[in-house]
Amino acid sequence: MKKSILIKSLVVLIVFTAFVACQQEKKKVINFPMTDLSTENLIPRPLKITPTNSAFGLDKNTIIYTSQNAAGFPEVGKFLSEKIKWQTDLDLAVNSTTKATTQRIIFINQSDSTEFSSKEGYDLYISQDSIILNAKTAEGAFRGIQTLRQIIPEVSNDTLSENKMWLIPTGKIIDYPNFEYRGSMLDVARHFFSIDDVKKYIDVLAYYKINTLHLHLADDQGWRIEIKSWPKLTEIGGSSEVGGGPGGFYTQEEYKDLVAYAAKHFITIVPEIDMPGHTNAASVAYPILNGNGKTPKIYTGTEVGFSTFDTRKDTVYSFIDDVVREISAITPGPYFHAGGDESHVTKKKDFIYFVSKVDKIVKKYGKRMIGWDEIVHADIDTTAIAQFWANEDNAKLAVEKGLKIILSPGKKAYLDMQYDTLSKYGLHWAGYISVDTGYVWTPERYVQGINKENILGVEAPLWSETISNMDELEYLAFPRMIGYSELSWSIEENRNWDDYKVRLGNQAPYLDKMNVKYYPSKLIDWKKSKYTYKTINKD
Ligand code: TNX
Repeated sequence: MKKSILIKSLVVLIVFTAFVACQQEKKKVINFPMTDLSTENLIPRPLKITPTNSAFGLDKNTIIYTSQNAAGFPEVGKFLSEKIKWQTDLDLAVNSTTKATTQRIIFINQSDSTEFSSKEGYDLYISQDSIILNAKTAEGAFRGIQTLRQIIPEVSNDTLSENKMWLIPTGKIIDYPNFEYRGSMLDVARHFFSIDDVKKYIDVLAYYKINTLHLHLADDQGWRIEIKSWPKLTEIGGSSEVGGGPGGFYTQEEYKDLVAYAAKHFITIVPEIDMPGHTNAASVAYPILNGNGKTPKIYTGTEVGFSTFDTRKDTVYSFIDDVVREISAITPGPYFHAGGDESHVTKKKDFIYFVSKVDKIVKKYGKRMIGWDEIVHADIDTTAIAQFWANEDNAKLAVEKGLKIILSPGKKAYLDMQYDTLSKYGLHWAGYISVDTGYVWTPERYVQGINKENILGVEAPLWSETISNMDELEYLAFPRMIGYSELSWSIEENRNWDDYKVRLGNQAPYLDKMNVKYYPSKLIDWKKSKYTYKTINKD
C-alpha cells in the first residue's frame, strides 16, 4: 500500500472512530479467535491477500457508511446492507444520521488514489474495529462488496458477546481484474427465458464479479425483442421456439427494466441480433427480408445455416437501421452484437458486403460492433470486436487487422457442452467439458500468437437448444460459469485447479440458498450447509 492511501485510510478511520466513540457504550474487549483471510473461499481469487489473523465481529450494531457525494456509493452501501440482511438477517443502517451505539463500522470510501488503474479495482482493509473499502468508482466498490459478502461466514458465533456475531477474518485485500470483459451469453432465442429468469442469472453472475451479459435475442426459431417500427417481428417471430413451445419476447419497457437491473449490478447488457444467417424468424414475419430463395416458414428444429437475409436489398438495410437504432436507444452499454456466424447460404462476397454495411450502421448509432469470428473477413473498423468461438485462423486474422478478441472457444467455454456422456442436457459437438476441463486452460495463451493485449476478455455462451427452464439452465451454467469468472478476473499465477476446487465446493451453501440447481459434479467435494436457512431466519 502506498503511503498516501495509508494516511487517507487512517484519517477516515480516525474520523469515524471518533464519531462513533462519542456515542458508544464502553467497548468490551472481545477475544477473537485466530482466522486466516488467505484461506477464505473467495472466487474469483483476489490479486493479493494479506491476513492479519484476527476478526471483525459483524453484528446488529455494525453500521455502514459510504462517501455521500460520490456517484453510486450510497447505493452500493444499500446493496450491501440488503445482501447482509439476506445472509444473516441483520438490519444494518446505511449512512444513518441517528445516534448509534455502535462499535464497528463498514466504510465504503471513494478514493482518488492513482493506485486504482482499473475502474473495477478496490482495496479492502479489515481490522477488528472497522472494514474500509476504498475504490475509485462505484463499480469498483460494487466488486469489493462481493468479496466482503463471500467472507461473511454462513454461521454466527453465539459465545463471544451477547449479540450473534459473524466473524470476518482481518487482513487486507488488493484487487482488480485481469480482463476488462468478463461475460456470459444467454440464448433466449432457441428457448425463451423470462425477465425474472434472467434477473436470477444476473444475481449469481454479479456475486462472482462477472460484468457483461450478452443476450442472443434473435435466431431462426424466434425473435425476442420488440421493435416498434416492425411490430410483426415479435407478433409473429416471437411466437415460436425449439420444440414448438410458445416462445415469447421482451417489450422495450421490459428490456429497459432488465438493463436497469443489470446496471444496478454493474453488468452491461450486450444485445445480439444475429445476421445475415440465423434469421428465419425475422423472415417469417417479413418475407421481404429473406434471401435464401425459399418461402420462409416457422422453424422449431435445431439445424443451423439455412437462412439468410437478402444482402443486396435496400429494404434490408433500412430494416437493420431501424432495429439497431431502436435497440441502441435503450441499451446504455457500448456494444451491439451483430452475429455473423454460420451464414452458410450467404455467398462469401455478399457476406463481406453485408457485414461492412452493418458495421457502419452500428457505428452510426454510437456502438462498437461485436461479431462472431467469421466477421473478420469483412472490411470493418478496428473498433469492432471479434468473438472467437471455433476458427483459430479467423481469430489470428482479427489480431492482424488490429481487432480485439473475446475468447469463447467452444472446446473450453461453451456452457451448452455436456459435462460427460451421462449429462442430461447439452450438446457435444465441441466435446465434453467437465468442471476441470472448463477451468484448466489459459486464455492468455490459448491461441498461438494471441496475447493478453489482444484479448478484451472471456465469455461463456449458453446456447439453449436443449434447455427450456431455469433448472436446466442452471444445470449447464453452474458450476462451470463460476470457473470462467476466475479465469477472467484472476491472474494466471493465482489460478490453480486443486486450490480452486476446494473453494468451489464451499460455494454450495450460497448456491443452495440462492436455489441454484447446479450440477453436483463428483470431482468436487460439495460442502453441506451447517444450518438450514430457515433456522437462521427464525432467530
Ligand atoms: C454454434 S457458436 C452456434 C450456435 C449454436 C451452438 C450450439 C455460434 C456462433 N453458433 O448457433 O447454438 O453452436 O452449441
